[in-house]
Amino acid sequence: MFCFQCQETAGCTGCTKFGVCGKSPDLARMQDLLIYTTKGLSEVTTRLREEGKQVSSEVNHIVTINLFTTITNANFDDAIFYERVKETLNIKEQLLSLLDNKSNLSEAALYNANSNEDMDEKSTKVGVLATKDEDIRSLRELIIYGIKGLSAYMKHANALGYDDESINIFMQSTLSKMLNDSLTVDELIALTLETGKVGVDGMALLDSANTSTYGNPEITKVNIGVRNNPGILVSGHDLKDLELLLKQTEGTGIDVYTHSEMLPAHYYPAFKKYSHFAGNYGNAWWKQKEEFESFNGPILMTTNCIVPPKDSYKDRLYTTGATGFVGCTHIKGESEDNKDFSAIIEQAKKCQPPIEIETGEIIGGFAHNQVFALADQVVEAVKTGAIKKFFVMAGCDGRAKSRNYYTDFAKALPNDTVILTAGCAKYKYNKLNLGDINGIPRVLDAGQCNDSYSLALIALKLKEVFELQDINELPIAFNIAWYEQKAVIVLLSLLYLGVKNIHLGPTLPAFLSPNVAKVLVENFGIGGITNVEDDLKMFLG
Ligand code: FSO
Ligand code: SF4
Repeated sequence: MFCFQCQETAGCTGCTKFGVCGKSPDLARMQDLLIYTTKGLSEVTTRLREEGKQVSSEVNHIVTINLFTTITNANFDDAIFYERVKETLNIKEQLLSLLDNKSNLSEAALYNANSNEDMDEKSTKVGVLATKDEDIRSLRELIIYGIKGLSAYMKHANALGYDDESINIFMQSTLSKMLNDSLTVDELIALTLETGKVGVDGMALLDSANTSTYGNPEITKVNIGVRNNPGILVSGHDLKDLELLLKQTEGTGIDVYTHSEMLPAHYYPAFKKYSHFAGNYGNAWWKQKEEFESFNGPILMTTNCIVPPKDSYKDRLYTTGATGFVGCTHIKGESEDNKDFSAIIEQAKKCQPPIEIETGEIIGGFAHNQVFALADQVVEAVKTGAIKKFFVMAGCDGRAKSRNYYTDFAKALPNDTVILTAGCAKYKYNKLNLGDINGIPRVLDAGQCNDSYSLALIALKLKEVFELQDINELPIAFNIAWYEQKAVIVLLSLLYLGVKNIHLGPTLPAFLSPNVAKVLVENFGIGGITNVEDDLKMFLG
């Protein structure tokens, strides 16, 4: 196997024997094959469109879910990958027969398998290292990881009935270009930036899906203690799943708690009407072995990040959507009509209430609409010098000890600075009680990683208010923690929006070749992190 798509990749170079995340070599090669066949399908859909033929949204959604399923920590169930590859090949064969011009199609577009053995054989030949040139490989993977991140956000928007054909067209045509050996480094760099542009469109689509369906996030205090009833814990990013579960648990005596990236659901007005929506339990994804144990009740994973579960709570772990884990029950379905959580609810009734691991509250809900409502206050604080600088510290948390840097950095920031955050990175400092500046909390949580879009809108709004020409003239520094591929699309989107001098940590992506890293450094001022003291001096300049 060879995988280097996430920040925790072995030795900061690549997982070759077993994934640090728990991905086995067999699972890794089947993920490679799913990406390969999805590229093949995308080449066929792209050519169909060129011939003026329609591609159904069902096909678009197959591409999306395929990509999402291969994101770090989403799906650890080998059987799902065989099924997905078969489904992808079947639909690709059907579409192939509709093409007038079948000349010069790639091997991936023409590949078919008659058996699992065929797939096994092919799967060992189509991984990342099949691209020999280091720089081409680096750019291809950078683009593919960006599109994987985008696919996750599309899937969430789709779940709420929102879609955008132009984004689907871009995703598929770009995937098909990843099979084209004649693309140059310069062309791939241009495509990388275009991916960032479409990333912004994707996050805007999801933002509008979320806010139109559930209202605009508003300042909210979220309880982090527990109640006395049995509970169900919901993790991941899919708000539709949460909504369905809240509806189905109403009046059952079961409380529903959020975990990790589901915390921001509390900020949406639509979920506040559920009296059994109890609070948030635990921290970022990587602490789930201890926290799922002590929760006592069933846990629903709506997306990544899954940590391979301990046997002690495996029978309480459920997956849905793109997630999966061998031995855990998978809840199928998409909507009110066909998604049934009764198995989880029945199990919850027999469980003890959660063990309290923390008490108190955390505050959040500072997405664009709420911050715009506070704009006068914020602008005044900047003008009077009460706020000297904003630090965008969005992104992800992870296991690495080196990530304590972000806690130390947050603690060391002077009192006249404000942290703008989104994603599970916030758990490194959202319980530190860093105080406020004239009533504005020093940690402003916009929401999930996709709500980094809100942070970009806030920056653009400040640029407008202060009548600046360039977003980089604002007193905003970017010190971003990344982990998996959703963070890649966020990064590419920020680059597209013209943000310079983003610092990425705890390490730079292993998939950036020295030459590609050099391009990012020279053109965008991308940098890594060093230590809190030196970085603070550098940022505060
Ligand atoms: Fe975190 Fe996991 Fe949201 Fe990621 S829970 S690490 S970037 O899936 O998506 O922030
Ligand atoms: Fe390794 Fe990350 Fe790939 Fe898992 S997802 S195999 S940890 S690089």
